[in-house]
Amino acid sequence: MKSGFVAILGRPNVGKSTLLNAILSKKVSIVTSRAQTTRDSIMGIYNTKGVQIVFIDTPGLFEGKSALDSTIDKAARNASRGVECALFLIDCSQSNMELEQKTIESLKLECPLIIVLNKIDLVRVDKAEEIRAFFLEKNPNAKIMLMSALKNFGIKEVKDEILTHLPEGPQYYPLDALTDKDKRFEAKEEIRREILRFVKDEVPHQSAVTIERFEEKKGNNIIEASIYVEKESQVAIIVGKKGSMIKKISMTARRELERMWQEHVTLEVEVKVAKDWRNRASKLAQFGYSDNN
Ligand SMILES: Nc1nc2c(ncn2[C@@H]2O[C@H](COP(=O)(O)OP(=O)(O)OP(=O)(O)O)[C@@H](O)[C@H]2O)c(=O)[nH]1
Ligand SMILES: [Mg+2]
Repeated sequence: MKSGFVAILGRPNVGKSTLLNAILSKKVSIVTSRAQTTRDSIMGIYNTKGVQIVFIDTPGLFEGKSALDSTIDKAARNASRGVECALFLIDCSQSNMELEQKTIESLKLECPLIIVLNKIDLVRVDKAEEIRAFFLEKNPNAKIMLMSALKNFGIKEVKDEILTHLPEGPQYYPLDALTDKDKRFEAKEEIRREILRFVKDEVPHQSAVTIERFEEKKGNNIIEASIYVEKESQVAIIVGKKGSMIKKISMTARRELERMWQEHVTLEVEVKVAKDWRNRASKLAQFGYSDNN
């Protein structure tokens, strides 16, 4: 069979996780309209006749100030090592082409590169062609492709291009495996997604979620989770007036988990403070964002 690993790289909010979910026809990685949604490298396993592609969705590459930011950025860069080929996604509707090009160069990729101009549903054809010409000139060895992960345009062509780079190889994962992550991870990510959707400003980026208890009992999933914020003042924001915000977050997350798993979920969420956690190694490790992640 043909098989191998493919990294999905790019700056924040360009549509990496949307692409992974579209390829798998399943929500494996959370998507929101906000930058820095993904914080972990997430594997998504695509199987088709005689082919297994293990995609690695990565956090958006960016130069943040906190220890969390650099840990996450390092993890994303690490995902580009040892893969058969790398996709570098660009949001054509936003792109600062020089910055994108600098980011590509900073990766020092040793594998074939496919530059994917995503969100082409948002730009005019001549603009897309101008962007294509820019990247073609700077990256003569790369393949440049146009896509809309959201509108399912150009995804098949990207998959076909990946196939040309896959060697003969083993089946790395069972055919029914979809991701390397478990339900505990899905629960944590779902709660993070609701925080990103409902809570304004920077608070979501300064929050972490941990699953304190996860028990499966007769078709019911009993979950106790904590949301950690950096400051006392942020607790009130997450809790909301008379607890309205935390209720909305936990109710929406519970419903979505029930939809995904087709099982009952009981979810309890508490809000706690971990002062300056994004700069403390012990807290990063506790919340699952350590360097060897
Ligand atoms: N119009 C349009 N929107 C898109 C497309 N692909 C993704 N989006 C939207 O872009 C936003 C970000 O998508 P994500 O998939 O979370 O982006 P990401 O690159 O994984 O972001 P990070 O995890 O923050 O690095 C979401 O609102 C998506 O719906 C596209 O092809 N067209
Ligand atoms: Mg993402």
